[in-house]
Amino acid sequence: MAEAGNANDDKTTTNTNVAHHHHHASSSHHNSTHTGLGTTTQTTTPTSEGNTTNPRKVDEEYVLPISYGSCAYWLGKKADEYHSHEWTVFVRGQNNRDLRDAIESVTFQLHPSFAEPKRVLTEPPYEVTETGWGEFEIGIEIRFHPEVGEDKEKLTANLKLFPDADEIAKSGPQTTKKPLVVEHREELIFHKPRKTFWEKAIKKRKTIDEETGKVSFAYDECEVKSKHEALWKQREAKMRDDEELMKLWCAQKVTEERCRVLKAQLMVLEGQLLD
Ligand code: SLL
Repeated sequence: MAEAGNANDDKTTTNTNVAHHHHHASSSHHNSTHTGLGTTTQTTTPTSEGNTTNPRKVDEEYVLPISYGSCAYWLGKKADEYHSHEWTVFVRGQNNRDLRDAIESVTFQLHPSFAEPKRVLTEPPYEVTETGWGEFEIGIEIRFHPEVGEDKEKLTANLKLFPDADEIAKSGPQTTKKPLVVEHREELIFHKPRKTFWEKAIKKRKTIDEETGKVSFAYDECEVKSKHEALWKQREAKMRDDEELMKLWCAQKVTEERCRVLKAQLMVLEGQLLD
């Protein structure tokens, strides 16, 4: 039987129920021996395996690819001292995968300078949009449905508002239209998922490639789209309209000016003719 490890070539295997693979260098979870909780060790598993109401599928593994991070826009001439940027912190499924099967809630812990810094989302889009002036670390806690059999997963997103010197060198200075995006991709691996969860949500999605033995999980796309992305698309379109209007307006001014000059010249010529 193929292991889920084949589903992602670079995954590390641990002995825990939920493992995760970071594609980001600053991972602190890598190879750690915790379950979804982050602090519970492997020693808790035998007891939970003995859970007769919701036993585990010992020979199975489920891989849930997620993406999380931040996206920040400079507010340009709308910026003030305390609100130079609008930013969004998000958790979503890779390829817009619907995460509702597994996720009960996502909590974002913001800097205490924000009103009600603990933001809990029980529905997608799992995102918080704010305006502010400073960068800080955002705590992310993903809670799973009880039937999943894992408690929670903790991540952090370093909110980034200002491009580094090398980023500026590469793609130019910050503009109001170009967001600064930091995105981490991670695979949450549920070792020995709970039987009910397996039967209800995962079994039907599992496919094994005959030739390679590669295990993958089909998914539903989440129909709920990011609110902030839609908002910024609107704004970008509006900014483009503004620019177009500005160009038209300028062109009109130039034309008017040109008309005035031509009229004046015409009057001079007419005067000369009369002489
Ligand atoms: C810094 N350690 O000193 C960070 C803290 C906090 C940012 C950044 C609040 C905005 C508002 C805000 O942006 N806080 O007051 O609405 O750079």
